Amino acid sequence: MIIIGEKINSTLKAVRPAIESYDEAVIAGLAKSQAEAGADYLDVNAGMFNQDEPDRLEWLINTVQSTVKTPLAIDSPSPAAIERGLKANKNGKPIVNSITDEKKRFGEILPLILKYKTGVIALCMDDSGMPEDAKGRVLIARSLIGKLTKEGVPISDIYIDPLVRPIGTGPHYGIAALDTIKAVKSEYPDAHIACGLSNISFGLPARKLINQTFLVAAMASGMDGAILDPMDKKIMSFIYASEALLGIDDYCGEYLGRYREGLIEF
Ligand code: THG
Repeated sequence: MIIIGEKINSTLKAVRPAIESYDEAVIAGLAKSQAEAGADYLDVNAGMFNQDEPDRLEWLINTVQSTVKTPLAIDSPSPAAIERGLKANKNGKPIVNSITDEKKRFGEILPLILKYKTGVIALCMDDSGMPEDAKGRVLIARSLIGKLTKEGVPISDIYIDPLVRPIGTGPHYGIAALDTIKAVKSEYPDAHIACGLSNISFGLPARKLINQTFLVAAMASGMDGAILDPMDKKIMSFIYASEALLGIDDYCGEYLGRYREGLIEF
C-alpha cells in the first residue's frame, strides 16, 4: 500500500494554529512521526489560508524538508499554490493532489505535472460535478487516464481517487467507491488508486470502526493507495493484515516484521 500521511493539513483544528503562527516544531514533529510510522508520501495542505495559500504552503514544505526526506503530496486545487509548492520541493518526485476532469482545472494543472514530471491524483469529477454511481465515475477515470497518458504522463504516475463520500449522507456511497476501484484497477492495472479514507465515516459514531472496515473492503477491491493517519496503529495493522490475506505480502514477511517490532495492534 502506498501510504499518504494526512496530518499536515490546515483544515485540522490542531494544525491550523501551528501554520498560522509559523510553529516549525509542530509541523516538523508531524512530518517526523508520520515518516517513522511508515508514510510513503506526506500530504501538505494550506487551503484554509486562501490568498495566502502559496506562501503558507511554501513554508510548510520547507519546514517538512528540513526534517525528513519523504516525498510530498501537494494538496491544493490552486495552480498558483501547486506551482509554488513544486518550486520549493526538494524531497524527490512529488504527487500533485489533485487534478479533475473540469476543463479549467485540467487545463491549468496539466502543464505543471508535465513541467515538473510529478505523479498526480485525479479525482473522478468533471464540470457536471461528482457522479453518484460508479458508472459515471469510471467514465471520468477513463477520460482522465486517456488524456493524461496521451500528454505523456506514465500510467504508473496516475492515482485515481474514486471519491469517498460519507455513507451517512447516502447509503450508496460505499458501493460507488468500491465498484469504481474494482473497475479502474481491472481496466488499468498499472494505474494506482488513492482514497481519502476517513470521509466514509463522517457524521457517524465510532468512526474508526467504519474506516477500518471500509479499508479492508477497498483493499480487497484493489485499492493500493490511501490518504490516512499513519500514526493510527490500528488502521496500519489492518493494512498489514489485509496485504497478508490478499497475497501481496510474500510469506507474511511484512506482517511478521511489524509484529516483531510491536507495531501490530487490534
Ligand atoms: N482525496 C484527496 N485528497 C484529500 C482528501 C480526499 N485531501 C484532504 C482529505 N480528503 C484527506 N485528509 C484528511 C486529513 C485529516 C483528516 C481527514 C482527512 C482528519 N479528520 C478528522 C475528522 O474529520 O474528524 C479530524 C478533524 C480535526 O481534528 O479538525 O483527521 O478524499 N485526493
